[in-house]
Amino acid sequence: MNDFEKTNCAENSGNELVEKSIDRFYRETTKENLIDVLESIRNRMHEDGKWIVPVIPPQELSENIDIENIKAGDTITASQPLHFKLHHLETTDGKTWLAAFTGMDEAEKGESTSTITDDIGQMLKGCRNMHEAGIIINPWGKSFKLTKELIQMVLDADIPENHIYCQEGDITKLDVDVIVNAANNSLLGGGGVDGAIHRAAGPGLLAECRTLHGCKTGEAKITKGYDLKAKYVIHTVGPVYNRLESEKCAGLLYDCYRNSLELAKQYDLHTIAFPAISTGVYGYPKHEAAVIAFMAVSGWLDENPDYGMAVILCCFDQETMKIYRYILKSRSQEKDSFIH
Ligand code: AR6
Repeated sequence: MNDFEKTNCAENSGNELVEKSIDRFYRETTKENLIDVLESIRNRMHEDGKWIVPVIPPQELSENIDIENIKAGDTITASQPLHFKLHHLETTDGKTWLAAFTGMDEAEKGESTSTITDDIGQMLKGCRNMHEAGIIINPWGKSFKLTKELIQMVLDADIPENHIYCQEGDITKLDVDVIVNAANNSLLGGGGVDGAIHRAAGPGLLAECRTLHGCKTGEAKITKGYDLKAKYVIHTVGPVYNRLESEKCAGLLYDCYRNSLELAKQYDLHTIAFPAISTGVYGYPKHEAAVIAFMAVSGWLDENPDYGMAVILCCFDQETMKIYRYILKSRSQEKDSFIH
């Protein structure tokens, strides 16, 4: 905690929606109103919102700072990390709590105390390991007891989730972070989905592709999306299907999906759409290719459970769509958490 505030200036703290939702819950204790409070806290956490926290200032601070000359409204930034003791409150049931205020007006309803502003997310995470029962928000006004269980719910709701969807249509129209192109080794355009992507992205895409000097089968390279809705295009080269080398082909197709997902992760991209790589001009049997696509994608998602990747398997024709649907359905029966 670095920012020490002896201040009255936080009139507009940004916590108004938290205050409003607490007010509603205070008047009517319903499940919906409780969810609204938790939602509003979670939203503030996302905005890097702060709460005002009553503290006992550390000894070093009073030694180094001329407290007498600080006026209300002054903000003091400490030159090195300071450790504050947080004020505790005890409720009649014997439980102890941390206190937090949504604004200075709330803090001033009680005894005068030194306060710091603390990041809501940090405070919630920190509180999980303390022996207090939780945090009482605005203890002198319309208060709200944010118990540890509720804190956990706020934090859990925040864990990003992985999903696989299948969707019929033209991949060039999708509003995602990245679309995958089923390209050839030259990366200089072609027919099928490759041609469609280059037409929709405009000449900038080809110009950038020229700088990449091709791509090996099974590997992946990334460019910007130019005129596409997607911010990026990942170009991967699937195998030309050869029945006599089906295992080798399967391995290369698998690599296309995995390498594309890895590359998307390196760029911190969280929504990706794949066409059915190799199943057009390159002649891969659609069902076999779909099983490999699904194994590669679901395997990668299982290895990256907290990454939060939405994978769209984009099907240009009904036959592919039916196959994907079938595979996803049988998988979701095995594993309840799968959504499609
Ligand atoms: N959106 C989604 N999927 C599409 C689209 C589209 N706009 N257009 C076609 N598909 P293919 P490959 C589907 O032939 O087999 C190129 O010339 C299509 O129905 O595009 O990997 C490259 O330059 C099929 O299911 O790619 C290479 O030379 C899938 O996309 C070669 O083709 C893949 O078909 C690559 O062959």
